[in-house]
Amino acid sequence: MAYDDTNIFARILRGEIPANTIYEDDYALAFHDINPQAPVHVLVIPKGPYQSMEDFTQSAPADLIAGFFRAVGHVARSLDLAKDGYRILANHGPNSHQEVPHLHIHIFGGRPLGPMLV
Ligand code: D5M
Repeated sequence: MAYDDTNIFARILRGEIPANTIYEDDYALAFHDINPQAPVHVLVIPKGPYQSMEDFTQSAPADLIAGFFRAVGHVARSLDLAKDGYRILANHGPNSHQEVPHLHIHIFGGRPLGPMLV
């Protein structure tokens, strides 16, 4: 499916609507989730028109893929969650209930998260 550049994260990347940004570089933007599911709930998105991991890992240039995942690691470290642990998750498509059609990695932490529910 074609990338929909009217999605809310595309609009955040274009600066059309605000986000509670905690990190930005040439490859990625990280901001607090508007509806947090844990004491720490941050989203990291790549700077480019990618709907999900499906197309990102097939069509993004290698420097963007590397820079994006480096940014995810940097953001997780900056949140100081490593000692107690945290969870990283990305949804793709209807079975996962992906709501926003722009690739985003969730970082959850700050409390025991329980087992993965699938
Ligand atoms: O998760 C989409 C996530 O995006 C969900 O946790 C809410 C969050 N969201 C939606 N709009 C915003 C804005 N404007 N700022 C911050 N966070 C937002 P999914 O994996 O697609 O189900």
